[in-house]
Amino acid sequence: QEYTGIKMQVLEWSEKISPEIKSTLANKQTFFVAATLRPETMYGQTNCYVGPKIEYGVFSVNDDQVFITTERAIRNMAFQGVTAYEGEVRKIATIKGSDIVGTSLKAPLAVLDRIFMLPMESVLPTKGTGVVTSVPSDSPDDYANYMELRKKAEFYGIDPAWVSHDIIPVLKTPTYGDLTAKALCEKFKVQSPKDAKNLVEAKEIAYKEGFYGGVMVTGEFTGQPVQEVKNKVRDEMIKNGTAIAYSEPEGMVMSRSG
Ligand code: ZZB
Repeated sequence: QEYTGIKMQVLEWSEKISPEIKSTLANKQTFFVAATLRPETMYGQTNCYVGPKIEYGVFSVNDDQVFITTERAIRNMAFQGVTAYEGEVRKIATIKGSDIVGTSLKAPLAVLDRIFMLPMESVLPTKGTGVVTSVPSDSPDDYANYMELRKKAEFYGIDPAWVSHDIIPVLKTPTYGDLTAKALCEKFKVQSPKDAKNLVEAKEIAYKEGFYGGVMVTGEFTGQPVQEVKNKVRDEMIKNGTAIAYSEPEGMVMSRSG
């Protein structure tokens, strides 16, 4: 699986992160790296997800930059020329997903200038980087979880301000309009993020519709078909240093659809 690793820069840490870690990272550029198959949707990021029970590593990747991913992901990256230390993992600290929630980020290409880390139970530690950037306009999982967090902010220990953004249209599809994930969650009667079976179906259609029928409605490629834009956005981000190429060895890929 060939992912684009989106570099989401930490602006301000949540209160739960220790002062020691904060001071260690004070002079570094620190990025959560989110693995995506949909780089063209990055305009519509409203937040980023971590698994609350997942352990993340804080890793030095060169003189100035620090990445936060699962240990498994950084190990793969160390063999893919992403880090300056070939084959070597340099860990600074370990942090728990639940402690990351509330951290603010600068997400490349996003229309919003600041987004927040939020919890999502369905994030798999065995796939991608364990960090999932959220585009509720086009990802049914992201949409269902965003709505759940909005409904039950207090239960999830979240400041309602972190889930107060409108969903941002990124592309339009002939059948589902410019909020494809919302339309599909409604069509398949997805009630919550736990509705795994319906979400798998919704996701499959969202991928196909978005890729084959999607036309951009936001950003510099507005009016162009997703099929032509996808790699342009990816290449541009990699070139300007806001993303990295990350591939997952076959056999390690695990998805909820099996
Ligand atoms: C942004 C985005 C926008 C995504 C979209 C999808 C969609 P897949 O489809 O199962 O092969 N993802 C990445 N890592 C994880 C993880 N560890 N646990 C759970 N979800 C993860 O997986 C690829 C997509 O699943 C990735 O692309 C990421 O969400 C999420 F509009 O990034 B995506 C119709 C989907 N639309």
